[in-house]
Amino acid sequence: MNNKRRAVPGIRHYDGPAGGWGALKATAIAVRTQMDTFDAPATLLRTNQPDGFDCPGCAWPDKEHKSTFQFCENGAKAVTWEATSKRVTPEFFAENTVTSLLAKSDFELEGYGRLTQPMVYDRASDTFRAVPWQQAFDRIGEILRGLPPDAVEFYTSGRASNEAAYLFQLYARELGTNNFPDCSNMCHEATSTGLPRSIGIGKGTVSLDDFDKTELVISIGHNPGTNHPRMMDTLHELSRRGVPIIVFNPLRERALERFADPQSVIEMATYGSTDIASTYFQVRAGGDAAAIKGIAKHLLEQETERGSVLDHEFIAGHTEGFEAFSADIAATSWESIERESGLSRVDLASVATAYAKSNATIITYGMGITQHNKGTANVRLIADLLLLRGNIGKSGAGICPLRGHSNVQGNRTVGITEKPSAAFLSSLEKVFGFTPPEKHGHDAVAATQAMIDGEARALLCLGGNFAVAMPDHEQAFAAMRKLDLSVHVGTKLNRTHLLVAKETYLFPCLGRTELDMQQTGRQSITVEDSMSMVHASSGKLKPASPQLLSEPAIVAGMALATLPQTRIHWAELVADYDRIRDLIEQTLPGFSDYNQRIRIPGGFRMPLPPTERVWPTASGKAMFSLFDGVKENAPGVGDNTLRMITLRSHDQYNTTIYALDDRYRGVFGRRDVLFMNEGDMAQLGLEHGDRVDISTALPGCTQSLNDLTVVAYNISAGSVGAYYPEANVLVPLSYRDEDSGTPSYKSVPVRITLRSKEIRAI
Ligand SMILES: Nc1nc2c(c(=O)[nH]1)N[C@H]1C(S)=C(S)[C@@H](COP(=O)(O)OP(=O)(O)OC[C@H]3O[C@@H](n4cnc5c(=O)[nH]c(N)nc54)[C@H](O)[C@@H]3O)O[C@H]1N2
Ligand SMILES: Nc1nc2c(c(=O)[nH]1)N[C@H]1C(S)=C(S)[C@@H](COP(=O)(O)OP(=O)(O)OC[C@H]3O[C@@H](n4cnc5c(=O)[nH]c(N)nc54)[C@H](O)[C@@H]3O)O[C@H]1N2
Ligand SMILES: [Mo]
Repeated sequence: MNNKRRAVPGIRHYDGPAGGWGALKATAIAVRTQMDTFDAPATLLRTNQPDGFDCPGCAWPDKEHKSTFQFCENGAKAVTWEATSKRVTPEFFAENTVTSLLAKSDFELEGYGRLTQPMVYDRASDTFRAVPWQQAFDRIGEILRGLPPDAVEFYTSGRASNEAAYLFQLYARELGTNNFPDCSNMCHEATSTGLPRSIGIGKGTVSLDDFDKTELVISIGHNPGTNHPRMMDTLHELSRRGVPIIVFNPLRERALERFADPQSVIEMATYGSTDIASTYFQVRAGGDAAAIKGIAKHLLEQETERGSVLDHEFIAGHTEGFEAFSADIAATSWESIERESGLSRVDLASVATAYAKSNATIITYGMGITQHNKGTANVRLIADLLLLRGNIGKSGAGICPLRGHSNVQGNRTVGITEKPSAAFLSSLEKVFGFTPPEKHGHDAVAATQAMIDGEARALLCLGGNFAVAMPDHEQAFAAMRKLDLSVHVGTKLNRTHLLVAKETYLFPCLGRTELDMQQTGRQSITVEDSMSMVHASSGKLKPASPQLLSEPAIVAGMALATLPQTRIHWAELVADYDRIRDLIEQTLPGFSDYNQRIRIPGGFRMPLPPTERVWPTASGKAMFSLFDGVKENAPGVGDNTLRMITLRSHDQYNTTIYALDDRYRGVFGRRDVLFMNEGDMAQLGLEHGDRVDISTALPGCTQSLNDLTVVAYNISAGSVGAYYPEANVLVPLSYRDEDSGTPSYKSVPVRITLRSKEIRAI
């Protein structure tokens, strides 16, 4: 970065590697500000241990889940944030009206600490007041019985355990609806939609062992230093072994450039670090499809010239659609590929050459691929590239979507879906004796639209911060307030809880770190990680309050009060979670001997037929896809528009803001910034530190976000970056991937206007 640039408060260039001593220091601060320092070390040491709890941070797996403690800064933040000694009590609520709390930042709201008692909103005093659990359940049951089932939305955030999520879907389906908006709809839905079409299953195919054997990793659109920090160990090791790691990302993310492993005595002692990416390509936001088509084009050209580039035996024996795919690639011009990707033909050819040389390649990807209006098509192009050289169902190779929440994949597996399969519905009917609804329900966008239109009357949230995570706050917030009923099961207060409906309940639940005692004793829950490993997790900490209930107990309490004729023995299921797992085993494939197998350290892997080169697609083959053109749909954006990427900071877990720094990007104590490319700034007459307003440059859109400070940044031309969730106001609800419904959070056309040349003081 340019040293002569004027000083801007809170913006300092960060030169160090990711990880290292900075990570240890940040962990110490997290412990000091949240926890009783005496308890913290023991708690952190139990994370991801065989008899401990699964880290609520991310879904990256652990080697056999029985390794020694793996240090992870952001895992430590997630744990200390939940195990905090701060409490939100009924007295706190009595002293703070909902209107006054709404004026607080998201950071402040969650920062007040753990919820301690069930609460109900009291309109007369504009406060929440304590309510006994049973009274709350009864009232909720009464309201829900008076509504058509399809007027109720059941939202799940991906932290819920398999057991809680399974009971939640059972409750909804016995009531009579498939309305399951969930966080996955905003996240990897493009994977869940695209991969089944390509390889027959909506999950990744690699395991950690494959990383031990791989010869090349291509990392597209994810930021592991912040979001999957335990993956950095794997990348660090690969880099040290000399395995090339090719990165596609519009931003220079420090952890993908250089990383100091806090477990490495030598790197820590010498302030050393390891280069991670062997090559870093700053693709334009939304330019990945063009880039991948370019790589494929060079491969196909090489095949014509010298042969032996493609795996013909694999293509012939295992795939369909190759001819049409290669014809489309041949018809795609280099000129359009270069223009849309922002990368040169020479660069893309070099990736193709590395790919052609590797006998086993893994492609990892995240939100930079899925959160686009052609997200599903993007995912399928990645699969196409792998299919060309037989890189699925081969040791050391495969596709690796980096999942979000620690159990988002498990939630899906156990039935949280608005489009249930006929087989699942018929086994529910057989086992429980009620007829579940067949009609497809709402995903997150459809649920929000139904709330806006007044068709949805009630929203039950199993965790999360639904309205804040969704696009278009203006509409989503207003829609929350129009409901007859909202119920939130959560650990901490957030803005969605405060967007009160006619009646609103706040239910505090046990977190993953806490001891879950039921009638038959201490309970474990289970989760499925990004690599389809299912394992048990059991908390040990004393619950934040004696009034907390577990998620399964809260769901069962509501179900019993709602469904007087219920066929399900809810109380027995809550008494012993083994019984819930028995039902999961009876109604879903892949869970045989569930209770036995989770008692083995490390758990078990869900079936992944593509790893055996069995393709559960309609044709029985892996399917090549056709990506229409080289770019996303960007209707009528006009001149001078840029593509906005919404980003997570390093001190953030989705809508949870741990602190106001984003150390690796050089931002401290603030979040009101816009990362810009210097060429774009010059073109618009902007300087580092200028204050600007941003508006959505799509037809019919009037949203704007005012007063951000421009930060000159190493980001690809044509792309700008702003923080999520603040920038969600700029994302229209309708601007999404038509195939999967995933909002296009990473490519919003925006226009930027100068507000003032003065430098903002903080
Ligand atoms: N500490 C922490 N851990 C988390 C989370 C968290 O918020 N904090 N969130 C969890 C969840 S729910 C999820 S889904 C995952 C998210 O993990 P990621 O998938 O890493 O998600 P993002 O932080 O949104 O980052 C996306 C990356 O993609 C890049 N990018 C943006 N647009 C494009 C594009 O068009 N092309 C390419 N190639 N790259 C692009 C951005 O520069 C950024 O580096 O992490 C999980 N883990
Ligand atoms: N602009 C933009 N928007 C995005 C994204 C983006 O990249 N850009 N990313 C999207 C993605 S990938 C996702 S996954 C969604 C996230 O959307 P959500 O999953 O809805 O949001 P979170 O911020 O993870 O939810 C935080 C809340 O979860 C509750 N919580 C924490 N732990 C527990 C627990 O153990 N049990 C229960 N019941 N509650 C708990 C707390 O009350 C906390 O306030 O946001 C999406 N929105
Ligand atoms: Mo996510």
